[in-house]
Amino acid sequence: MNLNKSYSKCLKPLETHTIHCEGGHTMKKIIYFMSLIVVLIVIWRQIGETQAASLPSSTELAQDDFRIIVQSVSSDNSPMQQMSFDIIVANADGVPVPSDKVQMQIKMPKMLCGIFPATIREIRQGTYEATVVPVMKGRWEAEASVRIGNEQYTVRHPFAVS
Ligand SMILES: [Cu+2]
Repeated sequence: MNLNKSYSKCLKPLETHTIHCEGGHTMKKIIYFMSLIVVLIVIWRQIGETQAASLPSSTELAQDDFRIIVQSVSSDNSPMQQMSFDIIVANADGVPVPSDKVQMQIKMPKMLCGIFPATIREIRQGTYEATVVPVMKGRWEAEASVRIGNEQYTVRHPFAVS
């Protein structure tokens, strides 16, 4: 019955017909398009969360006779909260090795929100605590560089802020 009503509307003079039917059609297109975007955002966020959950809590580099480990130690990984990481420098036998210089910076790969240097503090021989504040949610990468003698070692440790 309703169908008949709108159908008869469409049989009105040409102008009315065009406005009524085309307008309805465009609206449908917009609603369809918007729900498509919502669905895509939901899927994209779930993929992001799955990837974040599968990120390792520590990353290790074994090079020359050294092992350098960067590990996430914070339980709170919300944006604008201080996060800390341990940078552990040892030899192949696990004996701590003091580094001549330890630095760390964080950034979001493929984003332009910036590169943020961490504050480094030696908490015991061969173990350095890096603290930094990630500014937004998402996937980040910490890049730690450790100098031992004349050699420079770089470890890239991915982590998530959610
Ligand atoms: Cu960003």
